[in-house]
Amino acid sequence: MKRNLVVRHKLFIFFLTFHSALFSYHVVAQNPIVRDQFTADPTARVFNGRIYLYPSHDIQVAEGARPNWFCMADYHVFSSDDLTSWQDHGVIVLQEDVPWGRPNGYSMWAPDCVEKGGKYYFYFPNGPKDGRGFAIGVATADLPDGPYKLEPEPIKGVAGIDPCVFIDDDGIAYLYWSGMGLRGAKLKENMKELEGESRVMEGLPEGFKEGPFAFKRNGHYYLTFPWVRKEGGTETLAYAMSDSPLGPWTFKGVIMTEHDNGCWTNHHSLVEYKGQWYLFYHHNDFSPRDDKRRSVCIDKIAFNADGTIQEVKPTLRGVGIIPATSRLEVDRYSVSSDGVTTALNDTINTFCGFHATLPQKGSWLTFGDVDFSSVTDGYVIIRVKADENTELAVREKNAKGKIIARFKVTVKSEVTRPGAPAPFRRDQSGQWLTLTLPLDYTPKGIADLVVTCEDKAVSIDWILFRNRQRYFTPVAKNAAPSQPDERGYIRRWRLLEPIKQDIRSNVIFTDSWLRKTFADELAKLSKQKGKWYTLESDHYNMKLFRFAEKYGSQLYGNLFWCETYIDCPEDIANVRLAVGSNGASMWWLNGEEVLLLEGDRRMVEDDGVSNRFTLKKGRNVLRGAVINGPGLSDMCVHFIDEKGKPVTNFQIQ
Ligand code: FUB
Repeated sequence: MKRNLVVRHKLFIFFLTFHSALFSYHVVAQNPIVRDQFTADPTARVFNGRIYLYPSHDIQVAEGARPNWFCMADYHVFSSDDLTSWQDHGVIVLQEDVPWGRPNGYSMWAPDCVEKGGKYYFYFPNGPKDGRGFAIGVATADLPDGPYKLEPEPIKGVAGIDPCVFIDDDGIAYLYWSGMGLRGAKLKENMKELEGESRVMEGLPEGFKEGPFAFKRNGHYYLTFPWVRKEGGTETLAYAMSDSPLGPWTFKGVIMTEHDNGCWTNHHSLVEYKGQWYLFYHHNDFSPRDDKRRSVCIDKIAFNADGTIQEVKPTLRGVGIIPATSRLEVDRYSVSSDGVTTALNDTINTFCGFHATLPQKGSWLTFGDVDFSSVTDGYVIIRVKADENTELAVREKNAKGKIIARFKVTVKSEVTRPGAPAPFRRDQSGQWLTLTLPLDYTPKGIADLVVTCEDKAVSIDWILFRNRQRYFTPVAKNAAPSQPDERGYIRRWRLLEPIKQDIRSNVIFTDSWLRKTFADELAKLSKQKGKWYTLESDHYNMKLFRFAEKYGSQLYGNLFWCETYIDCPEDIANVRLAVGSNGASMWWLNGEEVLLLEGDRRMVEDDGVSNRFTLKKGRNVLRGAVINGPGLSDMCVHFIDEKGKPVTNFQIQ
C-alpha cells in the first residue's frame, strides 16, 4: 500500500515536472510571489545574472505524515529576471529519491544552493532512514535548475535543519545550520564534508533560533536568523554582525517583527540584485488558519552607513515593476485610505487570490510601479463586485489624479458611461463582473495606479490593460500622398465627427427618406462644428464604428461624412465607383451624385456600382455619407474600370 503511494506520488511529480518543463508557469506576482502552490523558507541566489529561488514546498498533510505539522515531499526551483514574473522549473529533488532519507518522511525543510567552480551544490535537511531527527544532504548539478545528482550519504557530523552555505572572498565555504543552537563549520574544498569540528555561534541572544542565513557586505559578516524574542512568542527575523565568518557575533536587532496574525515561523534570505537588496521571507497568506502552509514574499531592504540593517515592514505589493498589460492584483496595494480591507476570494480554494474592498465614497488604494510603456491606446478591464449605480474611477498618481477610466456599475444595464461600450462578463456566482472600458487617458512610462470609490462600497479583484486593435492611423498635416491599395481601395479619408441620428430601425432607409435626410445634412455641412480627422485605414475598409468609438460621443445611430481627394495625372475615362457600406450611403464626385445604396445593408465589396464617369486630370473630390442605426458601421470604396479591374493610377491627399 505504502509502495503504491510512493509510485503514485512519483508519477504525480513526474507529471508536474513534465508539465512544468513543457508549460513552465509564469506568474506575474505581487506578494506572495508564487500563487499556485505553497512555498516557504526562501533562499534566493543570483546565478548568471538571474535570480533563483530555492524554497521548501509545503503541502497539505499527506497520509502517514504527522498531523497538523509541516509536510514537505520535494523541492521546486523558481527563477526570474525582474522579481515579478517567476518561472517554476519544476521538482529538483524528491524525498523518495534521497538514498539515505525516509521515503515518506515529508521533512524536506529549508534548503540552500550555492555555486562553486561552475557546479551547483544544493543542501537540504531530511529525516534519515535509520534514525530520529534530521541530517543534511547534498545534491550537485551543472545548472541551477538541475538535474541534481544526490550524494549517497548525508554530511557527516551534522545533525539538524536549515542549512546555509556562505563562500568567502578567499573561496573558503562555511556551512551553518540549526541543531542544538545555531552552529557553523568550515566545509572542505569538495563542499560535501566538514573541515574540522562545528561550533555553536557565540554572541547570539537567548531565545529560540533557527534558519541561519549568512552573507558578507562591505567587509562585514552578517548572521541573520528567525528568533523568538519572548516567552510564548513567535518568530521575528533578527541579525548579528562580526568581522569573521564564524563569529563571535555582536547581536544587532530585529529585521522584521513577528507576523501580526500569529503565523509562528518566518524564514528568509537577503540578496542583492541589480543594485538593490531584497529580503525574501514567508507568511501564511494563502492559508490564514494554518501556519504550516506558507508563501514566499519579497520586500526591499536597506542598510545604514555603518552597515546595520533597517527594519522591513512587510507589504502586500511586494517589489518589481509590473507591466500594465498583465493582471494587476490591486488587492495587494502599496497604500490605501483607512478602512480598506482585503479578503480571500474563496476560503476553500485560497489560490483564487484576494480582493480589496473600498468601503465608502472617498476610499482609495494605490498600486505602485505599473509600467504603461506598452499601452498605446486601449481598454482597461476590471473585475469588481458592487451594488447598483456604484461608481469608481481608475486614476494616475493619487486619489485626485488624472482619470484613466471611470465606471458606473448598474446591475440592470450592466455598465454605462456616456458613449462608451462596456462589454462585461459575470462569474458563475453572478456577483463578480468583469468590465471593459476604453481609456480616457493613458499614463506614460511607470506610474502609480489608483482606484477611488466615487459612490458606494466596491470590491476589486484585479485590473489589466489591453491595447486596442489598430484600425486606422491619424495622418499628419504635411504627410506624403497615399496610394490606393493593390485592389484600388481608398484608405485615406477625412472623416467628420459622427453626427447623432435618431434611428430605431434601419427599415426606414428608403430612397426618399435617404435623399431628404442627406440633402438636409448636406445643407448644414459647412456649418457643422464637429472636428474633421484625416485617417489612413489599416484595412481595405474604413471601420466607422471604431471611429465613433474613438472620436464620437455615441456608437450607434450616426451619420458619417467622408471625404477624400483624388489627384489624377491625366483624365481617366469610363471609371465606375464601387462601394460597400453598412448601412445605407450616398456618394458624390466633384459635387455630382454618383451612387445611392439604400436599405439596411451589411458591407459587401462592390455592393453598389455607379454609372461610368471620367476622373479628371488634377484634383477630384469624392464625398460620401454613411448612415446607420443599430449595428456596426463601415464602408469600402474603390474605382473600377470597364472590365471590373481596380483603377490605381492616382494619388490620394
Ligand atoms: O519549514 C520548516 C521549518 O519551519 C524550517 O526549516 C524552519 O526554518 C521554519 O521555517
